[in-house]
Amino acid sequence: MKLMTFALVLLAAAFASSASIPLHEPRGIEHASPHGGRVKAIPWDEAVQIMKTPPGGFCGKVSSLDTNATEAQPRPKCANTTIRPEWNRMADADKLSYVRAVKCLMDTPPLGVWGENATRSIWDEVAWVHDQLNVRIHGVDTFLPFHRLRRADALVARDQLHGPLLRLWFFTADYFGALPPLSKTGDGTCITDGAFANFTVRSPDPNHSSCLSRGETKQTTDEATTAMLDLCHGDATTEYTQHRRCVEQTIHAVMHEGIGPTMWLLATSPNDPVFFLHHGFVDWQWKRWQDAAPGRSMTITGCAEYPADGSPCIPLTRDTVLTTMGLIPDMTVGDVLDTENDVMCYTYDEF
Ligand SMILES: *[C@@H]1O[C@H](CO)[C@@H](O)[C@H](O)[C@H]1NC(C)=O
Ligand SMILES: *[C@@H]1O[C@H](CO)[C@@H](O)[C@H](O)[C@H]1NC(C)=O
Ligand SMILES: *[C@@H]1O[C@H](CO)[C@@H](O)[C@H](O)[C@H]1NC(C)=O
Ligand SMILES: *[C@@H]1O[C@H](CO)[C@@H](O)[C@H](O)[C@H]1NC(C)=O
Ligand SMILES: *[C@@H]1O[C@H](CO)[C@@H](O)[C@H](O)[C@H]1NC(C)=O
Ligand SMILES: [Cu+2]
Repeated sequence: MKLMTFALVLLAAAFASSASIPLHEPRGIEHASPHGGRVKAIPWDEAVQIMKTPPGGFCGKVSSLDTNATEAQPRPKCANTTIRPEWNRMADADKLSYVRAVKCLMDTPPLGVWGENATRSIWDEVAWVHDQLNVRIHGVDTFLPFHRLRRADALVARDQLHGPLLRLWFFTADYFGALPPLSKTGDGTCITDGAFANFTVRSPDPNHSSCLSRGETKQTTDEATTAMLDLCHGDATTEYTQHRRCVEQTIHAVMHEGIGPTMWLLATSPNDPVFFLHHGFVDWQWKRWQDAAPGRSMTITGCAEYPADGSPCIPLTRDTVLTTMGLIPDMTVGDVLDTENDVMCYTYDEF
């Protein structure tokens, strides 16, 4: 009860202060000051509350949700849909080619989107773009469509590889290196084994330019449970916004937060190769939710942006543009909504 009251107070506070704070959600993740954002999960009771809150309850002053979305024409289906596998079921040879493709991105000269000489590689740029987009892609309903783009996957796919997913509670040190516990002083450990041993992070904030580091907080990673997945999956009446908030702020956040410094900072998280496997898992959850009821792969609702002046949010629609600042061509939400359309062409393996 206490926790619940706390959550409601936060909700009220968030709406009351929305005139001064462009960011909007009561307990966001990955926001705060530029480059300082750290991923924070919400407690179970708050997630339950999210799943109970009626549609529209979060966006408060949204004027025109669900704008003609249902009238939009779906894209044609893909003729040759690929299956994205679960990491632990992949053959060693396939795991190895995925790792090689990631290392290749780490060695591929930058496209220049982060300015001249700022980076060594496309890999650095992927992390930089994710950080630059900050509140446009976190704590808003754009979160799931944007991360579905999963830029590194799109780039990896140039090598004909398709992004796998990994439930990080099955973290595996083969290839990815160790997952040591967080030190008593709250520090991570530089990863010196696995395929990415001694990889250094290059961040716009020099304070975050350091080794690829991890440090598990078991108490946090243990919060990710099947019950949590089921809660966010919801029942037939669940709205997209509820699903998105629940997934983003529970399972998604728990693993970022629980795995340690590189993963818990907004500025650096995509530097850890497990980021993309984790987001594969997040995307799988959305896909599963979409498949649970007709129309969910065609329509979208919610908020793309909360203006700083507190005016109604800008709705997320099929036409909302998803940009990667030039890494890959811009796409729209409508392009990525259905993973089995002619643009995305993938589905997930059963597991
Ligand atoms: C929705 O469709 C109606 C009828 O076609 C049109 O008048 C209206 O402008 C559309 N609204 C939006 C937001 O596109
Ligand atoms: C389907 O895609 C796979 C993998 O890209 C390719 O090997 C295969 O030839 C394709 N099949 C058809 C019928 O296009
Ligand atoms: C980038 O590096 C090159 C070669 O060292 C140098 O000539 C150029 O001035 C640098 N550009 C910037 C913007 O620092
Ligand atoms: C990584 O750094 C550690 C400590 O400096 C060193 O012992 C190890 O050989 C390095 N590993 C690789 C693959 O460079
Ligand atoms: C880096 O850390 C120092 C010391 O904590 C701080 O004064 C400085 O503002 C930080 N730099 C950035 C860009 O946040
Ligand atoms: Cu993100």
